[in-house]
Amino acid sequence: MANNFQPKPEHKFTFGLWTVGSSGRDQFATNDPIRNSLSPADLVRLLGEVGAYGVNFHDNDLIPMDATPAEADKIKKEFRKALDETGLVVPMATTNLFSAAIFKDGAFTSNDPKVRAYALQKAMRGMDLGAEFGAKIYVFWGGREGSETDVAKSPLEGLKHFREALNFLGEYSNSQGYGYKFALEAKPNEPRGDIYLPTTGAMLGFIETLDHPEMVGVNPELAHEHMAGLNFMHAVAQAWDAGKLFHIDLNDQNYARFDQDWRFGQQSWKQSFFLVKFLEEVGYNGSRHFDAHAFRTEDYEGVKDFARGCMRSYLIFKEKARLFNEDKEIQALVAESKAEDKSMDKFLGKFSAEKAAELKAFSFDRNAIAGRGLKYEKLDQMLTDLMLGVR
Ligand code: DIG
Ligand code: MN
Ligand code: MN
Repeated sequence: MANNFQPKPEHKFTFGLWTVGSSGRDQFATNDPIRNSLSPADLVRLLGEVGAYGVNFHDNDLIPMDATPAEADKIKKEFRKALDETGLVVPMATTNLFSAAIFKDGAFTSNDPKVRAYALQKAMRGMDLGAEFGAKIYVFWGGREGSETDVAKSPLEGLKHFREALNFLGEYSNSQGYGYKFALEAKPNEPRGDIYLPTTGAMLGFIETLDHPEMVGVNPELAHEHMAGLNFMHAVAQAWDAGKLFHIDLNDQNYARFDQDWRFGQQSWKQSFFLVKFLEEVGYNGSRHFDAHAFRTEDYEGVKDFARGCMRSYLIFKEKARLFNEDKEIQALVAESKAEDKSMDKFLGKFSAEKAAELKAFSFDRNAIAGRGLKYEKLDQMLTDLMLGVR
């Protein structure tokens, strides 16, 4: 069956309003946007045109900070109309706790209790807005939660304040009956010199210190783990193993760069292939959210190319993973490298005193074991051939 890599609702591809709505402005061109801004309703229609399943938003992507109640109602009505027209859903919402100057030294972890209280208020209102449109995942990215110098800000205080905020907001969600699952998103730095809880692994440890860890998971982002020099699929696998992969931000990135938020599949083919292969093999059923922006060089036709490219690349990697798993020669080599060896079953698995005693007395031929070739070179080249279309 010819696979034309067309997105379908079952693929659960989503984009944030801030992604396809990015003006192309970057930190070096603060007053010179490349693309005029589109309304949330028009962005929903753009996403409907390219075949997305859903749209996510920060509170202020939808409702500007200083909108009057009448303006807010008008925007929400038009947004709702566009959702109805296109059939798009809103799986995730989040709060912008990083753009406004008041957050210059953090939101939940600010040294100023007024800022911490204001951030709680803003987050509650953001949760209200997300619930209004049916969001069930609430993301927390602490873009300003960190420091440039630790001279007057304690990471211990930061963790305590962040924990207090999440405990408070978890109780708020329960009190409102919103049924949110919180997804914590890690990033090592930018816009702060260092951001607290810099990696998905750090977030997983932190979640266990919360009052309601069962309602809190992670939202790993490819670019952010790459900024930390880490293997994204390994981070995602640990989150999955812990039952905490509540959401995922897909994009792309060169290693050792600032957060480039490039189109998914643009740069890191192999890492993206292994990531998609993992998600599909374990049966991840959440959104495939593309937290990325089109190049600054693009007009809105280019933005549509960007959005189509994110989804097309995902589907190509998914097809390549199917071919890899169905390739008899490859699978024979994979099985060989795993060296199914039932003779060790009596030693492995759960502890018993007998097992320990027998194992301690067992003698291994270390040289023979060490001398076995694992054929990873041949296997990896077969993957390269497959990815480059010569297999
Ligand atoms: C940046 O990677 C962050 C913000 O865009 C947003 O809060 C979160 C949700 O995707 N990702
Ligand atoms: Mn990012
Ligand atoms: Mn993100």
